[in-house]
Parts: sequence; structure tokens; C-alpha cells
Amino acid sequence: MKLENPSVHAATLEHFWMPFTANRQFKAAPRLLARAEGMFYWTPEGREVLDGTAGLWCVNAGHSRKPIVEAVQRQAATMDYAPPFNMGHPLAFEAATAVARVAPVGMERVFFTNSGSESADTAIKMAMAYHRARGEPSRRIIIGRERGYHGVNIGGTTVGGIPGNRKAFPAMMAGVDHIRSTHDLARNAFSKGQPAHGAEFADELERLIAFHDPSNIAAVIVEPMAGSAGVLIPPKGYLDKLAATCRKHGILLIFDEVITGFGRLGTPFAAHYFNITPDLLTCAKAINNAAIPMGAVIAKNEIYDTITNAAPEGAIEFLHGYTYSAHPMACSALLATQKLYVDEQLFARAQAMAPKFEAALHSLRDARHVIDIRNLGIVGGIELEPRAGAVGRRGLEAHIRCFEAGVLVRSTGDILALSPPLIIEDAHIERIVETIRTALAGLE
Ligand code: PXG
Repeated sequence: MKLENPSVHAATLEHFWMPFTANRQFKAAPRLLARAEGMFYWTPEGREVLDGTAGLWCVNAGHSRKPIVEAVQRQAATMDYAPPFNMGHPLAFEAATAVARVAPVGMERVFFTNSGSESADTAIKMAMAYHRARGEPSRRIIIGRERGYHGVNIGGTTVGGIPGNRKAFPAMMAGVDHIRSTHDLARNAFSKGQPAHGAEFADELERLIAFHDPSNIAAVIVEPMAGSAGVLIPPKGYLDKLAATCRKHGILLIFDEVITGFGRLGTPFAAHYFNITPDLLTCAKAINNAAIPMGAVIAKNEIYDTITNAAPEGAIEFLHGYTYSAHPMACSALLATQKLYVDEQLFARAQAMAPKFEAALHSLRDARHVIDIRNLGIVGGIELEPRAGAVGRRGLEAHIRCFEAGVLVRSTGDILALSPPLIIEDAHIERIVETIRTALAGLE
């Protein structure tokens, strides 16, 4: 056999099957990024692009930060890899301690994964393992929410609530149900912060619990603030109701904080922001400023203790883990990132900038096509009126126009999502907002 594939010639865009991308359209008119620093990207041609999305909700401390770069370089040269099963390396324990230090009180056990998707599926397995360890193995149903996003693995896809993401993969995991989403444009359009209406959407959980019977339900999983589906902010009182209902029926509450984790709302986690302690909390992305793939599930101590103590002495207690759980380079990036968050007080900075961000964003209320603006912490969503017969086109075109004008914003359907790095300054906010205003004015 010829070793080199004869049908593969010069470098081209064709070989990379791009994730969540309109491959044909993209490859016809690629948008490439080649370098990044602080608040900015640069294209291969050297054109500057202001990052309004922190990459993909993940580079909270800004790009290519020196302490993180140096920590990873040092670790790469010291020890590239160490096996995580029945073996350990010091950085893994230090990294877990660093995460526990910012986690809600009583949630101090940290399981490392490599992504938000893996964190979601890990949390689902933990919930089932916990009930089994407690002697209630029938508790296996997981309840998600419409428009929820929990990544792309089998558990996360099934509990997720974005119809397009599920359509081609029905019934992958048995025993899943969904409560309705909290989106309610008619009552809540242009709310600043948490909308006033919709706490009662949580009441549907009681109906589903009665329908399935509590003895069959393991957990409820929600994003405290839904990001991917277009920045859906929980109405006032809604999450408290969900949490109370879960507690009443012995059902675990899983917060998916892949986006809200590590300062996005001005607090370490949304759990702190909303003053609700879930049972399991999934995170990834900003855990190490996205420098190396990494995620984690943070568990209540009681969950770790219950699962661990149910196994015979000497036995592996939780039969789950990844080759790259607590990868040394990911841990080195984590430690440097968490130190940077503290040294630069970035969570407090996000809190301080949030009112300015809110005011600037809502100044787009009269911009062309805008039918809603919503915000929380350093997150913004701008919903556009869909073009008749072409849902999502206007959002995508706005994203492309902004990119061409030097600002990166995310579009999800006809909603523009903003989540800039927490080092953002006033002038950056102004540039993002004015670029969007101009882009929308020129859009059909
Ligand atoms: N949960 C949540 C809440 C997320 O936002 C994941 C899980 C999955 O993480 P990984 O690391 O496996 O991708 C995410 C990821 C968007 C967008 O358009 C957001 C994500 C992924 C892709 C697109 O906002 N978040």
C-alpha cells in the first residue's frame, strides 16, 4: 500500500469537517483567525477583530495571557502527560483545590473532564450512581428544558432542548423529559437583567414529577442562564421554585455552568449570583481560559461521600473517567488562570462593568430589526425580527457584517449573543455596540 494518500494534494480547506458550521458556505468564503491577544483577534491578513464573544464564551481573562502561556510552556517541558487512573500528579490535586476554593460552600469535590459535553454526561452518570448508592436505583429519569444546551454527547444531546440539534438523533438515551423554556417575548421584551414575568414556568416541573413519579426521577438539569439558545435569562423567582421542587422530591438539581462559570455574571458561578446551591455543577471553557481543553463536574461533598462509601474497600467507586482527565497542561493553565482571576479581580470587574454593558446594549433598542434586548452580567442577547421565509438568515448576515467591520459577535438563529472577555473597557463596549448598529442599519 502506498503510504501517502495519492488523492490528497496541496493544503486546502476541504479536509477539515468543521463542527457546527455551514461547511459549504464557509469554505466558499472562509472567515479565519490567526492570532489573538487581549481583547483582539487578527485574521491571517493582519486585520484586527475585536472579540465580542470571548472566543466562544470561554476566554474570560482575554487572549494569550502571559502567565497562562508561560505556565503551559513550563508544564509542556516538565511533564507532558501522566495517567489519571489509580495514579496521580500533584497539579491535578492543586487544580481541584483551586476550583473548590471558588465553588459554592459544600460543593468541594471536583471531577475533571475535557469539555462541557463530557461534563454534562458525567453529571448525569453521577446522579444515577448517587441514587443507586442510596438504594434508589429506579431513579433514572433526567428532566431537561426546552432550548437547553448541554453539549453534544449522548446524554447532553438527549436532555438538551434545541430541536435542530436533536432531530437527527432521536431517543438516544431512554428516560428523558423536558419542561418548557422561559422565553416569553410578549411579556418580557427589553427587560434589563432578570425579567419580571415567568416564575410560574417552573410549576410545570411538579406536573412532570407527578406524571413520572418522584421515585423514578434522578435529576433536573438546566443552565441557570441559557446561553447557546440565545441568552434566555431566568425570570425572577423561577430558579428558586425549581430548586425547591427538586429538594421536596429528593431530585438532584444540576446547574450547567459551562457558560456562566468563572465570572461571566460577576460572581464565580451563577449559583452564587442566584444564591442557589445545586447538587452538581458542570463547567468547562473559562475554567482555564480555554487555553487547553478542560471541563469539570463539581459535586456536593455528600454526593461524593455517598458514592464513594457505598463501594467495597479497595474497589473503584465510580467507574467513569477520561484518559485526559486532569491533563497536566490543562491543570497548569487552570492554576495560572484562577490566579489571574484573583490577581486582577476579574469577577468583581465584570460586576462593575455590567451596568455600563447593560446601558450600551439597550441603546440599540431603536436599531433596525431589533425586537428584544436582554442582558445579565457580561452577557447580552439581541433578538432580530426573522426575515419572512428565511429564519436565521438575518442573524447570520449580521454576524458576517460585524466580522467584516472588525467585531466578532455570535449569531444563533436570529439572536446575536455577546459575551466579551471580562477585561473589556468602555471603548470596546462602544465599538461593539456601534458596529452592530451600523451592521443592522445596512441589513435587509
Ligand atoms: N453546556 C453548555 C451550557 C454550553 O454552553 C456545552 C455544555 C458543551 O461544551 P463543549 O465544551 O463540549 O462544547 C456548552 C458549549 C453558542 C455555542 O453558539 C455555545 C457552546 C457550544 C457551541 C456553540 O453559543 N457552548
